[in-house]
Amino acid sequence: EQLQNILQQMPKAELHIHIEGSLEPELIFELAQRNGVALAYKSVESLRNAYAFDNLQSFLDIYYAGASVLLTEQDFYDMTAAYLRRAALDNVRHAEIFFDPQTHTARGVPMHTVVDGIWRACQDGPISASLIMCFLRHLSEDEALATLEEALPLRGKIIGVGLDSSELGHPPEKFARVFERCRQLGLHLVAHAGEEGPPAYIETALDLLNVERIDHGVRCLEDPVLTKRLAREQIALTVCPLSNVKLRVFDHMGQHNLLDLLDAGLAVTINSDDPAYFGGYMNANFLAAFEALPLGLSHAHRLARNSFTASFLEPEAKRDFL
Ligand code: ES4
Ligand code: ZN
Repeated sequence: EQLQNILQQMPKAELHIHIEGSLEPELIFELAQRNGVALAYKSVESLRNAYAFDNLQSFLDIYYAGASVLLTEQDFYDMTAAYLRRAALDNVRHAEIFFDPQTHTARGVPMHTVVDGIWRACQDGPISASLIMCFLRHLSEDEALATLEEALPLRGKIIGVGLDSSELGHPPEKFARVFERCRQLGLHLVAHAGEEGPPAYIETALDLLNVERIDHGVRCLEDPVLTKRLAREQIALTVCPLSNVKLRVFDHMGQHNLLDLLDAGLAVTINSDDPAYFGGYMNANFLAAFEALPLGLSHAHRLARNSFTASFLEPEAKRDFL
């Protein structure tokens, strides 16, 4: 129908996409073969069948195993080029792409191999794209600081830093020093918070890390004072509907609080998170949410507009999209 066409055709920005989470099982097998890497699954189907998750950690275990096939600059290029082609089909016009360097440097892949491969695909890609380097929060702050040092020669290819991986037990304040260093370097700052973790993690991400956006943030509604602050300051939340259902943050899409977040006046955006693992890219996320919830045309326009407003595009580039 009409609303579906509008959702598909309206220009959007994607602000929450882990590039390693865009690796489709077919490409995982192709890269494993190309690189002589052994996989624990004997076919594309058996790997895809393993994509049933109880929580964030059960997903992360499979996600890090999938990323183990990435060895060369060409591998990172091919993965990123495939994502950008797919995003363009959904009328994503700009993407701010997360990558997890520690997942690769821990296996002996050099930092420049990772960044140059992803970055070169962005230069060649069909849409505008920039890179956000994420620190793994289950590792130490000293390891994050060492990762930042390694990335300094590549500073010009990175617009910001983020914080991802296992949230519970790893509060934002664990990374206060490294985020302060990044702020001094003029990097944009974001962090995953309030996905599985409590609203207090959203608050400390804002006050102790000085982040500009919150990734997920859906648990903010448990704290009315925090909700009012997020609305007043128009802190963007990069919400990922299919991810939230697959990782059991909500039991099904009809239970998702997306409409409540919008009704609270929050700067909500829709994103795909790890599209190869969670059952769909940008438009699948819009369609699933709009099918399950009483959302209409005005919500669609607001979500698309928010995605550009909350982006780290330069003001002139932003104006062209708005
Ligand atoms: C992630 Cl959904 C999610 N949450 C935290 N860390 C992640 N890394 C990749 N996807
Ligand atoms: Zn994420």
